[in-house]
Amino acid sequence: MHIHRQERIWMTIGLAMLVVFAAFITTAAVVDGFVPPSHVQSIDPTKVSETPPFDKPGLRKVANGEYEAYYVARIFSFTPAEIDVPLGSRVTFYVTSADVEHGFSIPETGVNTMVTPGWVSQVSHTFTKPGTYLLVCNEYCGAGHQLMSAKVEVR
Ligand SMILES: [Cu+2]
Repeated sequence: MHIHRQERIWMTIGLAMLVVFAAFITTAAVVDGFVPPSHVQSIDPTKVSETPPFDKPGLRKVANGEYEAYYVARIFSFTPAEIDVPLGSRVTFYVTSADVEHGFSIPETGVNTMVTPGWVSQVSHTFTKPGTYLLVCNEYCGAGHQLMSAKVEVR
């Protein structure tokens, strides 16, 4: 079978791009530790405010430098609206929605997950830079979507 020279060049370029993209994904997963947010824990979305630990959302210390943060997303706010995290701490965020699909994103940290009613999203981050981090909803959830935010204070 004869393959035209230009066709061979474009096949090589296409194959090289696949190899480069696979290398980026592998590097992000292995070196940077990016993983898809877990969607393994379920919750009744109509009973979020009665279901522990989401009946009392907030930050819990689990060990030195280890925290768990439980968040409830609902139109158009996050509860808690603000948490204080000691510098250098690793925080695992557990987020659920009491109504519609929301987003949960802290720009420049890699914290970014969808929040689907009926499920608990989980994502972790170690805060190594002090400052006020803005936590935003990045899934359009209704007329007040742009107002939906919270703060993570790291000091
Ligand atoms: Cu939204």
